[in-house]
Amino acid sequence: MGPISSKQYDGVASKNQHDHEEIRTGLGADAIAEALIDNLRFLQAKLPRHATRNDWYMALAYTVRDRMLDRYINTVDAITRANTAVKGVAYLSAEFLTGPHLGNSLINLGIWQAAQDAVSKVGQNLVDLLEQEEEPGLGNGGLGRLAACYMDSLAALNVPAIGYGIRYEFGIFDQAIRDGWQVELTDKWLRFGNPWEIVRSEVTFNVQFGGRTEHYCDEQGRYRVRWLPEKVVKGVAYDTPVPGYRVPTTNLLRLWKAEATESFDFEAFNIGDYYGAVDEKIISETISKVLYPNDEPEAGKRLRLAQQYFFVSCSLQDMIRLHLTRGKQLKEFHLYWAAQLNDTHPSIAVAELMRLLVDEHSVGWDQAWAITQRTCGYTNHTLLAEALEKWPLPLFGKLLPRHLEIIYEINRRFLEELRVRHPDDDDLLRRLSLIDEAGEKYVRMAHLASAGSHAINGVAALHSELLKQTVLRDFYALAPEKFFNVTNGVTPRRWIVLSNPKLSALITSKIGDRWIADLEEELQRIEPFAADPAFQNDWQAVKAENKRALTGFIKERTGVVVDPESLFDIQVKRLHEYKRQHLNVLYVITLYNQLKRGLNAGVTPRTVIFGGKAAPGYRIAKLIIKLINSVGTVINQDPQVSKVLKVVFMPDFNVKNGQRVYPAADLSEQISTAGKEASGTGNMKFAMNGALTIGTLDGANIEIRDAVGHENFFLFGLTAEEAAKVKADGYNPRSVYDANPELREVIDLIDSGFFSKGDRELFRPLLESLLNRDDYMLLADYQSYVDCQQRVSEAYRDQENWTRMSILNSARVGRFSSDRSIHEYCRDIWNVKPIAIEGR
Ligand code: NBG
Repeated sequence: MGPISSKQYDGVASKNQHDHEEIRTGLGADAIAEALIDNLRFLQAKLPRHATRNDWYMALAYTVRDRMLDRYINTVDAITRANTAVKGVAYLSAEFLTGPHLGNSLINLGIWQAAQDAVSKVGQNLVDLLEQEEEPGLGNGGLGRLAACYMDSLAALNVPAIGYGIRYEFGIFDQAIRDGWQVELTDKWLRFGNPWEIVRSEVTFNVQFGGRTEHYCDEQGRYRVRWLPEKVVKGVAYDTPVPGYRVPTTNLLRLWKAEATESFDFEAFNIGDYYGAVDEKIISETISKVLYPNDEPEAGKRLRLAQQYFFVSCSLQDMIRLHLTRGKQLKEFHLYWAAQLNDTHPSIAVAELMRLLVDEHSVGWDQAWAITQRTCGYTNHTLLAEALEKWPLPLFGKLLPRHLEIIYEINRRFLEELRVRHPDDDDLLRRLSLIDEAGEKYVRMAHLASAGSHAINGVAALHSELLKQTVLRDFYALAPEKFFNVTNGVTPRRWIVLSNPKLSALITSKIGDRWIADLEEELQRIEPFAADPAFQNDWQAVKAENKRALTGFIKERTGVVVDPESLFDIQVKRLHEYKRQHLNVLYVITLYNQLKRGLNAGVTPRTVIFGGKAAPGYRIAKLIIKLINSVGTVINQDPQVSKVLKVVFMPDFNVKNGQRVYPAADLSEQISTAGKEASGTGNMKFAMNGALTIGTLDGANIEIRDAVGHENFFLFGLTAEEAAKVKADGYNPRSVYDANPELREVIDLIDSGFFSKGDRELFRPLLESLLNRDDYMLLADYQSYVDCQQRVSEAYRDQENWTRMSILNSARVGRFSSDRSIHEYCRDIWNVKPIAIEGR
């Protein structure tokens, strides 16, 4: 054969090119099946007949990732080619609780069916492959999951965004239950590799720690500061694509991993301390080693501040790099970037952006401050005093000496301005100061975030009001125009379409599928079917199937056999005294006592299901888990009651398990002390899936109740205002106990050792806290809760009416889609617009 002519060669190349593209980007079942084999061969190095299920999962994951990377490239291309200024969102968050990627990506790309067909072509089953995925648990609970829902909605709404955070090697611990107690196991989520990310070894930034500063004058005679750090750590970018639902936009989740800098290794090598250099490497890497569980007392503080500064510094340096690469000037930074601080965890961003602008890029202080304020927005997620971050001054100054100086300077100017406006109010100045000087001195991170942001928001209407009245009252008085409310939302893609495919199909059969992208407008169109007997039947059948599936899962994970026909009464969320899982337990024991007294004629059978992790150092929360399990053991083994009452603690509540739980619930427990739960988001997931809520007037419960109709919601308990008043008037839990025989019987039964094999000491700390302090006012709300549960039981017996209420709950909670929340952030806080991208 002669030499290949260039023409022939081009022909071959372009044919190959075509196949190649099809394999990487094709959305049909054939292309996907081919890609599976291809990826199995070239990324897993396996022949189909030797491949394990995990190999097939990996091959599918890479296949899906290819398609997302292709879209990501188009998104970036559209942004860089746009001839108008494109402003992007940087969502700064120490947590992103994404949950498993595979199912969600298939839905958003619109290739579920094609993938299912492709997978069967190669002799596998999609459900099994979905099960293979180990979820990245890079968050504690609501706050981290919210960040993930917001990333989904940003992409769905074609808003360019980067989620910036930390690539923890160990995420939130896995929970096991042994002898009724929580046991923590390390979360080795990277064990088999992570096919969803790509490492950007060239996108790295140095982050400095410790040392001291030097003040000098530059050639132009300007006052300058140089930071001489003691230590430098390198952040490396790991990118995970975030595809929008059925739109071309694909954004990025960019998480930073800490590594030792090369220069450091090199120096140590030069002085002959090879092992010392390796030690340094290990110390550097600890920064992104592990996620801190929240609600922990003191411990480990320094590393946590180091984590926060580490990811914030990498992120801001990256934003500045992108800005400059696009040929823009720093004075316009805020026109191209909106940085949202997800709670105070990233609030060091205010000082770091100032440092980067002033020290590194020679921007004048006033201009830098204007840019910083216009760029940053701050979302507060809690009013609990113990969760408001403050750093002891000595620790802060030692780790971040330059930032402490900057904070002092911000504070000096801030207080000076205040003094002009309020010359005689030293107390006001003390209250507003970024430094708490009452006793031991602290840096107040919420104050830093508030001063350095142009917008401050709470996460539900009540929470935003209380924020203005309590923790940020003085800031509100100072600048009321900075304050907003953006009620939280959750993405219907994961929390309805993926979690509850049967309900989705039923809804779509009636109103088409536009609800998935426009929940607020479209979902209400199922309301006219709420009283339609055929639709009610179908609705009930879906719920029954979901309950059967959960029944199987509970059996598998706990060994307990529950009755799928009983009322599924579910409380899943982090364990915390303010969330009052133990109030639920008090009711369960009340019901048990009633049943033992023979009051079970016409009783509504119930399965009470709990799930949630307690912070490893939170003793009372762990004791509540033990109590739930101990009560469960007694009740579930009592033949007299266990036919109509079961209590289950589902171990290891996480995103994946949440997806099994929400669709199977009849009753959603949202029973926090009014004024304590900033918003809640599980409440929204339950309601969307047709659960009715029993709840207090707290967080977003209030707005959910208004949306679904007061008659379709089980309300009990004191309001936030009433609770505050009862406290102020001298709340005495013991007198409530004395006056209520049914409550007394419950408490006394626990106290007698009945649930603890005669051990009267075990639950004493819990009972003592309830009887002597009862900070979260369980006893005050007890009777109201018990009465309300009675109404629930009665209502459940009328299945037709219950089903109607269930449908109305789903139909009317469309506004709790995170698409609505993101739309509000874009409009009110970020001033960001969607982009147009040509493409698939
Ligand atoms: C939590 C609140 C929840 C709220 C989520 C998301 C923190 C600090 N706050 O009520 O407790 O739903 O944030 O906003 O985790």
